[in-house]
Amino acid sequence: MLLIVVLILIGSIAATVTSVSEDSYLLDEYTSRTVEYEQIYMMADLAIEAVKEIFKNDDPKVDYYGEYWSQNITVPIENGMVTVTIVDQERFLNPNYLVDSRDRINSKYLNIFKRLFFLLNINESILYNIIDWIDKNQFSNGGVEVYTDYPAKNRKIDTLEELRLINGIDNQIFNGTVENGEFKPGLKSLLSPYSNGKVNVNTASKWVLMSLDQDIDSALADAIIAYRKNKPFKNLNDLNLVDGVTGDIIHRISTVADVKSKNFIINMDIKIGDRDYKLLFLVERNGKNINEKWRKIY
Ligand SMILES: [Ca+2]
Ligand SMILES: [Ca+2]
Repeated sequence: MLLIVVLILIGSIAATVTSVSEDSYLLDEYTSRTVEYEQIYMMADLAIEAVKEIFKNDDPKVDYYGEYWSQNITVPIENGMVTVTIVDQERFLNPNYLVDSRDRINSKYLNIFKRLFFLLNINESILYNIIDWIDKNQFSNGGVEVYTDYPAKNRKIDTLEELRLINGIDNQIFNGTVENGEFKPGLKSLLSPYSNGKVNVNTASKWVLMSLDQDIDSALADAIIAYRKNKPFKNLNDLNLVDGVTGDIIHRISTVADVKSKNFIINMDIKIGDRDYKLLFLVERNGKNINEKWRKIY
């Protein structure tokens, strides 16, 4: 309930924003926007406090849909609306893990991404372009290392949008597409550079689950998702309870999967009058504590 209280507070700040911008006909657009930004930063501080409270009451050993943090909250405010969404990043695959700390290809992740690209009908050569973009060395591992308009990064990616700079990643691959009447999601809804590399089987999408192991086919991924809807997995061995999941599968995915999440993006959409603001936070959970890694305002 604390979140509601905080959101009402946020609402009262937003109301101030509205009255400031309505009364300040002498201020030009720039000044009123600056005032709004200040107010929005105040909302951001309140929102982070609310998020900390939510996670104080959450069991960090298991995370699944239906827990308080996973529910979108929309609060009407005077002349607008605030919507808060929290997305765990361990539901996604992290492309940075394709390259290990010794700058070599991580074969486990390579196989996971090969399966993902096969499922999405993306040419495997693009996978090697991603590897060469990320790895520190400047010799090709089968992909493109040399770009004409800008240098390859040769470091881990910081934002998903960066993927668009990599050779071969076009709009369709990034945003998704419809093929033969079937929707194929884009990389932007399957990957995250903020995940700790251990996919949460309680929150991962069907595509990500299928990528985890050669023996998780479409039917088995559906069975996993159907099972967790009623009963979240408390540990990886619980996957045994799903018809078709073998001990071998659990053993193979044990180093790349888990039942909990560590990193969360908090998304706040703030609508005031005809203006839209977006606040993004990345937070990392350590036990009962939440550490803010960064925030961005759009
Ligand atoms: Ca939890
Ligand atoms: Ca490289």
